[in-house]
Amino acid sequence: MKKETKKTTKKVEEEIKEKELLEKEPLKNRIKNFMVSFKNWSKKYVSTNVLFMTFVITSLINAYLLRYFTVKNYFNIKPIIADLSVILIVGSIGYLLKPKHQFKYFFSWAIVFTLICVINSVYFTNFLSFASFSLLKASTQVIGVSDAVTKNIMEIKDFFYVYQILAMIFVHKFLKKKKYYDRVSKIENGKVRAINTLVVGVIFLGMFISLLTSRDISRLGKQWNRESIVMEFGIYTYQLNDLNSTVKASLNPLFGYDKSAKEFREFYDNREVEKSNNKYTNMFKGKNVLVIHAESIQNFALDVEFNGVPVAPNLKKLSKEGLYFSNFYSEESVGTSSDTEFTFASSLMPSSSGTVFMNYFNRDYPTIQKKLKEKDYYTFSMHGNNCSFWNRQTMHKSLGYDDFYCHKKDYDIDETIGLGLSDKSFFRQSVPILEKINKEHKNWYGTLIMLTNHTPFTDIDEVSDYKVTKTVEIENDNGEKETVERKYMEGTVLGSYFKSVHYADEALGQLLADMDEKGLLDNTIVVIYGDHDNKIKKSEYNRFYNYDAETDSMIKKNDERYTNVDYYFYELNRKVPFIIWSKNKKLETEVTKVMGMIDVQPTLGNMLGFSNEYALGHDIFNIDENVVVFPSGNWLTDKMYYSQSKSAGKILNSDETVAEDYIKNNNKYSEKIIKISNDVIIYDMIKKQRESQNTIKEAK
Ligand code: GP9
Ligand code: MN
Repeated sequence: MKKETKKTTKKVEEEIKEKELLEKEPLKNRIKNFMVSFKNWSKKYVSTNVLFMTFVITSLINAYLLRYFTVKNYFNIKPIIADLSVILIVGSIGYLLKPKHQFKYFFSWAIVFTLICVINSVYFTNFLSFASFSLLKASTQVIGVSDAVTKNIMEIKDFFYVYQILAMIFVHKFLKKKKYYDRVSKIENGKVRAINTLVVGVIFLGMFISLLTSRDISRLGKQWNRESIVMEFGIYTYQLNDLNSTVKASLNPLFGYDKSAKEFREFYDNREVEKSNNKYTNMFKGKNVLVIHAESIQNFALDVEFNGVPVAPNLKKLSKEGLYFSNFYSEESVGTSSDTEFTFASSLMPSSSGTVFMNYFNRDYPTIQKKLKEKDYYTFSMHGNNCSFWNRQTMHKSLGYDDFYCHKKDYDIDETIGLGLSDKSFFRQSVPILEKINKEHKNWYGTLIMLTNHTPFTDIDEVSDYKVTKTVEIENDNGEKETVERKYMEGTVLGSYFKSVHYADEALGQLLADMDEKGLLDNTIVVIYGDHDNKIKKSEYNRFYNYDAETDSMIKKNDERYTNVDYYFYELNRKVPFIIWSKNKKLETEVTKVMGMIDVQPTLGNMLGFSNEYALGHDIFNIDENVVVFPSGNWLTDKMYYSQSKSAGKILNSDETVAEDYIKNNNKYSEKIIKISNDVIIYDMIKKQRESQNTIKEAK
């Protein structure tokens, strides 16, 4: 009894001592306590979640290794967080199964993840890009069985990822032997674990989303640069996103075909047949065609100069000597460059969901390239950037190009500015290829896709000495005249854009000079188009238009010199140059009628001696009033710009008026053009209609 009282007293003393200690050093002790309980908890967690953790860790390592061996972005935290959140969210569901069944679940996912890594690794070895579900068929065709023997299509490192499967099997066997599953069954509350894991996964997802930039989000949607998606979003999110867009694109054609086919037939049967002859008909029949895809060149830049030095003297000269369409608009959607390549070639609008280049490449479109191939032309395209960007290596074949000269395959990447190989180097290296083509083929049609003048334009500052300043004469405090150089557009995005356009213009001038020297322009027409606007924000234009150099300040709104850069000003200013030029023919004509990219094929086709009954655009020389339809449903005529989102428009000439019906009819027309074009794209309508016509003929 006495002994027990002694013991209790000792315990009480100890507790008091501990309490005193805790009061003295509360924080230190609290941390210590926390660490102890955390250690205990993690020990317990690790020992009862062995299979799950093996799955998470191996999946994460594989995803990292894939980026390590391919795009080599070792230190970016974003894709690691993204991968982890996908793995945790996927893994959380596994806990809803009884422990002894969980292996099947995690193992199945391990196989899926390993396959994703192996396939993408093999794909990267061959195409320097990542695999897409929509491209699987095409890529197996490209690689081919014979290539598997002659080419090194797979490397040892491509199979390294299989260790995940082996690790899972090994761990599972080991756990079974140790009766792990029976032990865990007794203590595991599956639902609680599933919810906890899901919550952690969602927290990581939230963290990841908060790190995203608008550029990242736009790239995920467009999918044109698959490497950058993997670099920022990790391989699993990339593949999930790819699956989503592939499924959407393959589900679309499954519904509504009959109704659309009827509408398609009615549209083409009922539309007025345009008169086909004008003074340009067959003017360039038998000529070679050099098409320049002038990246982000906007029309207004042709009329800008800084301190007496024009931004684009070569383009200006070509526009004066050739046929110059000065109210020409690109009709691109999210597919930017690729949409323009498509609309230019096919006289169809861009697709309303996804992009033609990425999602609807395996269709039969009636293109300029195919029409000229019927006339024995050799058709080709050239681009200094990655061959896989915008899925060009597949889509260019689909458009009807015989060959695609691109990136490291055909160019030495010896000078890079911005996105990749500089335009000057690209053109310099293209001339010998063009010379060879010119020798080997009687007629050719080739598109050279420029790159340097691409947003964000800032890299140009390092190589350009073009100044975007303004020099003015002012009176100083002593009343003397003094010349000062104002910064004006220096240091602004629009300023860098002008420098960049100046560079592109110089490159273009040099290309034509080099080609001329080799006699390559003698039987060639040059067609130049700006592929779309420069994507620079409206606010940037305010400084350009409203800067007063004399006072070094902005012009006030109530000043009569003030230019109001509002919505309509900005939209109308997005026009791009379109020039058809020939060294030997002085065309010297400016066409001011509004024109869109889908009008190119009928207009140019008439000059080259072909037509396409399915063209949705018009030969600009054959119509009185043209309607330029934008993918948003907005439209433009010589009279008016109409915005669907505003349900309002701007009359271009303030003296004119437009009737309600005018707007109604043009709205209807725009809707129709977009609808028919979409149906052609989604249902491969032209091919299908041709096939059914042939069947009817054969039956007769
Ligand atoms: C990519 C280049 C740019 O190779 O053509 O494409 P964009 O971003 O303008 O669509
Ligand atoms: Mn572009």
